[in-house]
Amino acid sequence: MVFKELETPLFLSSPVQNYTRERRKLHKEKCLPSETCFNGGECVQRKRCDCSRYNATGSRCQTVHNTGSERDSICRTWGQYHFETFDGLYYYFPGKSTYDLVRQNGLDEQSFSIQVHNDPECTDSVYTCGRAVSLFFAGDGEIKLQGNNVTYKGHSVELPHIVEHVHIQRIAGYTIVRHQFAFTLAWDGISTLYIKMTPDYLGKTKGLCGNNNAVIQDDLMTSFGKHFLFS
Ligand SMILES: [Ca+2]
Repeated sequence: MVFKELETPLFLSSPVQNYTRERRKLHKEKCLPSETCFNGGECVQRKRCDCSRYNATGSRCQTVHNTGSERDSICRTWGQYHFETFDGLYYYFPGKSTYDLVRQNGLDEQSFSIQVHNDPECTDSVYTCGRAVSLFFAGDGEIKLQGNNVTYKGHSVELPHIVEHVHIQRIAGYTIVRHQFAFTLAWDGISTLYIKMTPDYLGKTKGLCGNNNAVIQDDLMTSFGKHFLFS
């Protein structure tokens, strides 16, 4: 992916503190309430954020590289709009529709996709708005997770439940979906979802969880080869 290059922050470690404070105040007055900066970013000018506090990137500091070794190549999403890819790119995407989190590159008899349904009417807390997850497998019906309910082809199922290569169970308040060959998914029934792929799927996915190729810089590349930066 390509991040917009921010100009050198004006106010970092400046030896002229009074001048710095005045400039900061002047620029703050130009910022609109809607021009929120994320991840500790500070609006210093209309449509421009200083992202240096947490080394964030993007015009609104909406992306952060998480390179912590403990993250274990897990894609996670929470609170409707927060995402972190398999390769460790955190970003904020305020989408109010249905999105592919993971879709397998190419089609074969094992093809699958994992989708998240955000609440199109969400104006309240992102942790109380509705959210659901759908899983689709080639030649089979939809498995849907909503709250603590699980449906298969539109009918509720009791857990644990097995559908072909998929085993669904409840553990410690999470709905766990294990695909024999592809992934393990954990859903908290509210807004948080974790997905870990098997090693066979290294570099073989697309969607909001990224391409899972251990390269953080290309995770927001679209199907058309364009780099996408949320604004
Ligand atoms: Ca990548």
